[in-house]
Amino acid sequence: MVKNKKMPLEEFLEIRKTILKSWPTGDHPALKLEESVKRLKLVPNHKNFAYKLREAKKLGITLTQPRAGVARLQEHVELLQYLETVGKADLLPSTIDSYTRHNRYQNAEDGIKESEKQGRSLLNGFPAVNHGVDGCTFLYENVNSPLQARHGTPDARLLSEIIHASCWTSNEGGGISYNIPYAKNISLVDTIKYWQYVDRLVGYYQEQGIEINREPYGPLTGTLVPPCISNTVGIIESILAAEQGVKNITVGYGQGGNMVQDVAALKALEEQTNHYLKLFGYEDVFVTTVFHQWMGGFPEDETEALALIAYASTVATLGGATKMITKTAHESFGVPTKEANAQGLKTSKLITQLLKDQKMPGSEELTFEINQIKDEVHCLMLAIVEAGKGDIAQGSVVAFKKGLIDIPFAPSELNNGKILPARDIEGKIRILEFGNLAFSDELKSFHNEKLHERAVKQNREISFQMTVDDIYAVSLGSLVGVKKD
Ligand code: 8ZB
Repeated sequence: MVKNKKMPLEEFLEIRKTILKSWPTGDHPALKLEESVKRLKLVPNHKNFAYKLREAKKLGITLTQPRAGVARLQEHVELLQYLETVGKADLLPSTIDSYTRHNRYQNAEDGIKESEKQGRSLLNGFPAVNHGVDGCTFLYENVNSPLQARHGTPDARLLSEIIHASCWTSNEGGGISYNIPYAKNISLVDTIKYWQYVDRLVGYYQEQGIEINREPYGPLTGTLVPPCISNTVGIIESILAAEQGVKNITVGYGQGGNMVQDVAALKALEEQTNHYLKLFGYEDVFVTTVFHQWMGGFPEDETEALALIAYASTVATLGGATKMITKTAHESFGVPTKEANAQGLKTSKLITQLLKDQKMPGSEELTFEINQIKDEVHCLMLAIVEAGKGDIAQGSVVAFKKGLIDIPFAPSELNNGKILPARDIEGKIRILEFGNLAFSDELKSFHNEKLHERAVKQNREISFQMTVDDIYAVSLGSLVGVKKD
């Protein structure tokens, strides 16, 4: 059983003792809360993630942020310095390696040693726990922009302790979004509790007057995710975070591909996050949005990849996202070089600058899609609240079990995995198979109609083949999949 209830300080401090003992770097004088509070209070505004987001929101601009992480500290510092000087990144990440994400710190340690021997990174990210508060603080001191951990960790308690104590002022993830799309069989009750701890830590700092940003992971599986699904998860994780005392939240959305639907999804996400936070009694949470450039398969051709990146940047800016996570022309090959990473950033930044004074004009179509997404999210939220008899933490666990909410293509066995998305003829993501999704009949008929329209225009049947064709379409150069003869 898990409840959406603020963790009492004594309970938090008790668990904390065990967490800090789980790896030697957790035993560091800088991890005494009085000490970390002192250091965090000295973080200047321009290096505070939460502050920089507030400023960007005020100015109505879209900030750029890459993904980046390598095994060795010195190389990682140089990489981030390069991305902020040459790539002009506004916000910095540290993408955490897979061993750390699975709490396999000994493997990460071996990976660092081997990387040192070979003189290149053998890990797919920065092993922040192994580098500890000393390494993570060294990084913080050697860059000029705010730092965030970006990962995919079901149990990120020690990682979160170390990064925040090192003055990194943002953390990505959540009990649902870092479980269902990432793990095969880890209890949702457990991961919600782990992330309540992570949020409680941020809540603790907030009580000391230190604002730290939290970002639920928006794109989920990154593959044809209907906006209502990712928006609902983002809203739930925002409520769970707010209960633990988090006051600065960035909700995320991964580019779907149809410009109007994407802008509608961003608007609906921001408005409904604010709406539900207030409805559940959290009055003073500052909400911003992040747009993720295309998370599906990329074209192999680097010029085509850059075109897709520029398109994504256009939608993010016209849609008014506060920040955007950038991709690179190396996307279809693997971890990018620093040059390719900076190139993606610069491509994106130029677009945000060119378009900064323009917004997507209102239209009937835009209003319709915003309302459509809101109705769908409302339906799902209602089902979750009912499933939990008023408690959304418990409701989420039950709703996933019953398939009332269902994430397409997720590896988790806790997910029903019955829902199938497909694009309509304009490329908007709709739902072809609902499984047990808590949709009203009216909502279902709308999706059916839209897919019927496509079937007629493309002279094909509504079937799983549509979904398959759509998964590959963008990397092959079109948005809506076409029937192969
Ligand atoms: C779920 C996120 C996947 C994206 C990128 C992948 C992909 C992963 C790193 C990285 C730069 C890294 N990614 N690890 N990008 N440096 N260490 O995250 O390429 O786009």
